[in-house]
Amino acid sequence: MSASRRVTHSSHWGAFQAVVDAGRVVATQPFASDPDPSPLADSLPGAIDHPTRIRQPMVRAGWLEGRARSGRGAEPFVAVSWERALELVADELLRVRSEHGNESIFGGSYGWASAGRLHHAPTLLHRMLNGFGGFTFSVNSYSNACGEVILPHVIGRGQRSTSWPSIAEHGELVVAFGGLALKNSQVQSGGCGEHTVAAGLRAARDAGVEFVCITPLLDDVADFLDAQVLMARPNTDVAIMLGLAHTLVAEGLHDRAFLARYCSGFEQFLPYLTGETDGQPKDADWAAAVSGLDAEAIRSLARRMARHRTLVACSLSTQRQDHGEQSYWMAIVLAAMLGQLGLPGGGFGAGYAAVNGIGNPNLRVRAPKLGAGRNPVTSFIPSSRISDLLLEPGRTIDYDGRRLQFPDIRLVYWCGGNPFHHHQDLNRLLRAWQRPDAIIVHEIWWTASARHADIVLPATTTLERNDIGANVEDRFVIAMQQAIPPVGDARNDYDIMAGLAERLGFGKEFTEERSEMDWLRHIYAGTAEEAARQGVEMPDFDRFWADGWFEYPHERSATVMLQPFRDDPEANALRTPTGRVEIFSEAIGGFGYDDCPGHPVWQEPAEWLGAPLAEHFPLHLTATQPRTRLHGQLDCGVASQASKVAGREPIVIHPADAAAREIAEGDVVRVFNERGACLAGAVLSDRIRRSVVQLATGAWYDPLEPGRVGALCVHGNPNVLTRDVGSSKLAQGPTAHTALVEIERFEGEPPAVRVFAPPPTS
Ligand SMILES: Nc1nc2c(c(=O)[nH]1)N[C@H]1C(S)=C(S)[C@@H](COP(=O)(O)OP(=O)(O)OC[C@H]3O[C@@H](n4cnc5c(=O)[nH]c(N)nc54)[C@H](O)[C@@H]3O)O[C@H]1N2
Ligand SMILES: Nc1nc2c(c(=O)[nH]1)N[C@H]1C(S)=C(S)[C@@H](COP(=O)(O)OP(=O)(O)OC[C@H]3O[C@@H](n4cnc5c(=O)[nH]c(N)nc54)[C@H](O)[C@@H]3O)O[C@H]1N2
Ligand SMILES: [Mo]
Repeated sequence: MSASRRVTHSSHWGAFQAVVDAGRVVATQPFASDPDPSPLADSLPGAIDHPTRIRQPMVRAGWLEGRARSGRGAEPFVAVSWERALELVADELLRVRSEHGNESIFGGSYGWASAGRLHHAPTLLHRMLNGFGGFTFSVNSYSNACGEVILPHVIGRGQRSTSWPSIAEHGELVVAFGGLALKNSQVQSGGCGEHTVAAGLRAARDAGVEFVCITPLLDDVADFLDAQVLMARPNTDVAIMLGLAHTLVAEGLHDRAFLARYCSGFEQFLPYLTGETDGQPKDADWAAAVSGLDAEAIRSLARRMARHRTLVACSLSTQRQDHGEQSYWMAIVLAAMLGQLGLPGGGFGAGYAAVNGIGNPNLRVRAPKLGAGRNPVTSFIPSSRISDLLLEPGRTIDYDGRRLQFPDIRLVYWCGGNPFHHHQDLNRLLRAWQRPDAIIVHEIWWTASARHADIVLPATTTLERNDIGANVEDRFVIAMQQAIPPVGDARNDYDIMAGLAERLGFGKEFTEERSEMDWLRHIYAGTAEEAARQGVEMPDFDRFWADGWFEYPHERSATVMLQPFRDDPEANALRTPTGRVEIFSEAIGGFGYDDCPGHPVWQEPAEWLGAPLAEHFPLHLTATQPRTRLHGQLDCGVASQASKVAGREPIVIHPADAAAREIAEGDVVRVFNERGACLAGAVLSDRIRRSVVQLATGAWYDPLEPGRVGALCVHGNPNVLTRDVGSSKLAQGPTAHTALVEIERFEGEPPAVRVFAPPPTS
């Protein structure tokens, strides 16, 4: 009998201990300091040696034979040696660079990869491609693209959210657009040592803070909050906020002094609000008709907000939609009209509960990543414009006051992300994917992106290497200790990139002649320096590594967003053109965008329950983040697998909507619109608004006829249904939460889910 051993490790869903027995990870145990560990860690042991692990370098048969572009996703793979695989990649990089230039290499490689600072896959790719002369890159996230672009215009860059203790101590009312879904706060990019959101919310509630949540899903609201839930039509938050704002003005409840002193442009916004400019007062009756809420509920909420210390919170989902720029902008205007920006426990906040970090009362110590180097190529896309880029070389698009021209991409290199998970309208992506000469992917598992690549290089999981886990929002630095040797022939991305750099003639520049442990010491030293600047002494590296973690103290006093500005708006002017909160933005107004004018507005989303299209597709699809996994990661793990219904991804349907379609609990249903169709397993629940269905993201895309555009996904990936159009000319953000669908019972024997077995090889 072998003795089991434990190592400390971390992941995007938290730190944990891995129990290792005879070279296998047999279990995980919660990190001792975590008050609320995530069950997602339980999925790791089974996933590590799951049959879908990629164990050898693989090349698609048609590409290996004659570099054929056709056949992606459909043809078998051929196993090759590492030597051969690296030679193929290096040769193709050299060919594309000499024939088309560095600009024709797309290395944006958006994705969450794993938590460690050293083995951060996209950064490693960027470092390698920069050494090679650069690449076309991508900016902004799928998470918060509209927020990342609009907030700097309105309140300036880098505003930190008000922390939980401030909300508990001073807050009285939290109005949360998009709810406060604890399912989402399991996750923190870069990992975390303690999950604090449930405790933060509980403390606020215990202190008497009241909650109002606007969301189509009751499960977005913890029972202990005793919240009032307003189940509005999806994508109508801005109309509701306008209705609230109008009520404030109509009843003389808005704070004129605050607006005059701290904001610019209220006078341009007001005539729009009252309807003077377009004949439509944005009053509570109008907002009620748009949102499906009761007008009196909107009016009384506005009065309540004016009476109390109120935080206007937006989930990230409120901006991952058509005209997504407007929700944060209008929420800030509303908080400004209440006169509460910069007050403890009040004002505006984005992303509470969307990830674990927001609101944490922590000292902020930044852990350096491995540097990516400098990219001499200047062409880029907003990350979610990937299909546009591949389909339309030469096209120009607007983006935040600039004109971007798409280069002609010949080689796509993805490392640490899964576009066939994260992108919208997968059938369109599949068409776009046929255009490049070569697609190279590093993956751990046979995800859809790996299955649609030409060259697939097998990467290790985080448990097969040493790393450091840290996030500026978290109080812990975690020693991520290697638990097991690499599975099969898998290699660390670092070693793969170093091997390529070596072949391409800049090996030493890439590695700086450091080993893995040298790099970790280097990263740790940078972290310790930063901590020292903030008055915290960290032990030496060996001590840290032996202990397994280091814990920072709590922040010294609660953070309040915009408080310094409120205290002294001249000395602490905002980093906006006027130095104030921009209710009207001359800059944005000056861009002349029809879909994003100079102040917040309600514009009808392309698809919503009030659209004519709802006659044909009468259900609003909310493709939320999954409770049982991280995006597509761990879909093969126990937590995700246990949630499947009839082997498919569960879709939540209101019993009345189900009855109208003769759908019963557990039925396999077909979900469809003009873009595509998938199967899913019916879950009937009255905890969802009528005419809304929830199908979480992340079920591995499993087309009935692999490689065929329009094939039915038999497993339930909602991105065959979502729309691939940017939010507006301003942010060009993804609009995944804007989609209408119809569902029907699937008759006959449903086709088997095959995606949890490896693809064919020859
Ligand atoms: N419909 C819809 N779509 C959405 C969203 C939505 O709300 N609705 N949300 C969007 C959002 S907010 C996001 S952030 C994206 C997320 O999209 P992604 O970040 O692309 O999703 P992940 O599944 O986390 O993909 C990471 C991939 O990296 C791989 N990986 C992990 N560690 C390593 C490593 O060390 N090396 C290598 N080479 N690979 C590794 C994993 O196996 C996984 O396949 O999805 C977006 N898509
Ligand atoms: N377990 C788990 N947690 C995660 C992730 C994961 O994959 N798994 N992903 C992480 C990532 S990358 C991100 S960016 C965050 C995302 O955080 P969010 O964007 O906040 O997450 P979502 O689940 O997309 O949406 C939250 C809720 O908003 C509601 N909603 C949808 N559309 C609308 C709308 O138009 N109006 C209103 N008022 N409500 C709406 C839905 O009911 C949904 O449950 O989550 C993070 N947390
Ligand atoms: Mo995200």
